[in-house]
Amino acid sequence: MTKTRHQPIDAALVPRFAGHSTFMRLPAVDSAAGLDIALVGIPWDGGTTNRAGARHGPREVRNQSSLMRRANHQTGIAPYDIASVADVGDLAVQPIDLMSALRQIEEGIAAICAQGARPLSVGGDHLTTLPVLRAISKALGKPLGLVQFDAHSDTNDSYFGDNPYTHGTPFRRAIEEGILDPARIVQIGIRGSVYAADEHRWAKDQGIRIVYIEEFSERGPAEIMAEVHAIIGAGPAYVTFDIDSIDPSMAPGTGTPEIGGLTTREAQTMLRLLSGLNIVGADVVEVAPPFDLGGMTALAGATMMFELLCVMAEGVGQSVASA
Ligand SMILES: [Mn+2]
Repeated sequence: MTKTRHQPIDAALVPRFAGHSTFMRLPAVDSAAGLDIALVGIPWDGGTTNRAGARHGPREVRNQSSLMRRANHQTGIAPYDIASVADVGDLAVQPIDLMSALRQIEEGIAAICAQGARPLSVGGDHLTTLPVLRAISKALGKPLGLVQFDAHSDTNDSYFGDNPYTHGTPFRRAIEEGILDPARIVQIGIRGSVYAADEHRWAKDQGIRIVYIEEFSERGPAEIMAEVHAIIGAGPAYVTFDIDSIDPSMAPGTGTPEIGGLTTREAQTMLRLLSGLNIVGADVVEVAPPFDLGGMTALAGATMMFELLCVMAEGVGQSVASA
């Protein structure tokens, strides 16, 4: 099948502040049919334990993504020339009932996978990643590896009594459900005060590789990402980018900010070094516009989304070339 290479609206013809707001100014389409990569919003923050607002993330990331241009200045990748990409809209997720919201997200992502496309989503809080992982893992019939950029491990057991589903628990649930392979999980940028000194013991006991911000700072992006490649290997991998991995001086609009974080430039460098991994899906989560300043967090989110799109498109291009 010949695939349509959808192109963003040309900013030299129509100014960036005009027209419908879509991810990367790409066409809005009704389904993922014929796409290699489906850009999708998941406007839901029912798993948030403190400051809610990430439900408004997709709309603002769409707005700021109008600043993205067609090609990556550093890697030279022009994603729209090598992959079929479009905005499939937002998943219709109701904000009231948590368990049915998780089902709605899983069904929405499953529909994208069934059409042969890889989802690149914008949350939403970090609990949205759990049903996304369920759908992709089911579609592939195997557990996935995970590269997680985050201030927090998100592997706690429960909150407010015995509530197992919050944005602080998704990766513990995913391991318990067998949809993530804990030996192929790397968490980068972890920091901040913890509930207890041994809070990460469970995660480490499962085999998760936690790269605290101090170790990242000492070793740098190239060394850390070389280790990521060694851990993740050639199998299917999901990349999740929590915007709170970035220092709040550069990304204040998020529910659980932690000082001492990554710079946007360090994050961009690491996302480019994902090149070569078999990325079956990715997301940017926890952009909370009510806490943002002048759209700077949404802009950081949109830019990380573009970097993820570039490495995902590169993977599509390579699989097409080798077919
Ligand atoms: Mn997180």
